[in-house]
Amino acid sequence: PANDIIRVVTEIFEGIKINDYLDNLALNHRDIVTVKSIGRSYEGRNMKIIQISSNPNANKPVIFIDAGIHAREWIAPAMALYVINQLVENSGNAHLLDLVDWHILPVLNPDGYEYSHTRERFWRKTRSISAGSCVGTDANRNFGFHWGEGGSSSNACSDTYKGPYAFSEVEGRNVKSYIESNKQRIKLYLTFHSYGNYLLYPWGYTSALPENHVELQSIAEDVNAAIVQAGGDEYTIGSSTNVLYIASGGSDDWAKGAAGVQLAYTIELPGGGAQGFDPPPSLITPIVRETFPGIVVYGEYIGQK
Ligand code: ING
Ligand code: ZN
Repeated sequence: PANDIIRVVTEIFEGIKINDYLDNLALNHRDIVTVKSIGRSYEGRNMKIIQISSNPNANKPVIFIDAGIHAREWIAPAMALYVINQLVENSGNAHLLDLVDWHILPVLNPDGYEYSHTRERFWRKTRSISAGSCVGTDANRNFGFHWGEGGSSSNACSDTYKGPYAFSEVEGRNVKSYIESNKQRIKLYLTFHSYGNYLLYPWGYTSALPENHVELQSIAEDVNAAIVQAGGDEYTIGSSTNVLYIASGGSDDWAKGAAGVQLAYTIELPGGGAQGFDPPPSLITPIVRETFPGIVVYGEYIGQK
């Protein structure tokens, strides 16, 4: 319902307690919602994941979605919360739960997210303290597949600092453990970022294409078509290295290359505001509304596969 949409996305911008929203959904929709913690962040915040499922069974495919790996990309957690809101609270989407279970982690980097709300709006990294004077690691250069290769920095003060070693960041380790323990069922990995309207698939560490690139490209074209149909702007589609830039240690490369999730995408949501990372509240609702039909396409594809 329209009021829910506006409530969810605007409350985020007023510093909604996102974990409270998830817990309330679990209380009010016991039949389809389970909320779990996948561990704690560096500063001790609980990393809650929501599992949305009607008729759970051990063989159902799972779509895993995370958002907020980069602190300043606020539209990403907003999008994840909107997907959660639509799957749980809009009965018109019930068919999306019949054949697929959805596991959604709306804030992968809660320490950075909080810091970007209270201290430094355009903070990107985690808040871990390593040797030297600079704080934080780029959690999307810290995953352990071709870690430390092209497009990641050894300088702890850089925004793309790869960290002292692969999976030095506890937030990434928590995601790794969760995906590894569910990897037989996870058929699609999506990670929300901003900005720029890109549907990116692996690899980020090399310009070589994965063996299933034709399938990855064609699904993304259908996703883009659904978003454009809903009034959204066109997305650029391709492998990260080829259409954006080389970057090693990304979560999608790890999900595909190490965990074996064959379908993995980084979704760069639309930009807005002065810096691109800061669309005003008036833009959030249209962005999440226009993008959701693309997520529906993913759900239907995995359900029918
Ligand atoms: N962009 C992503 C980044 O981490 C990316 C793009 C993702 C590149 C995955 C390679 C692999 O730089 C943003 N906006 O963070
Ligand atoms: Zn990002």
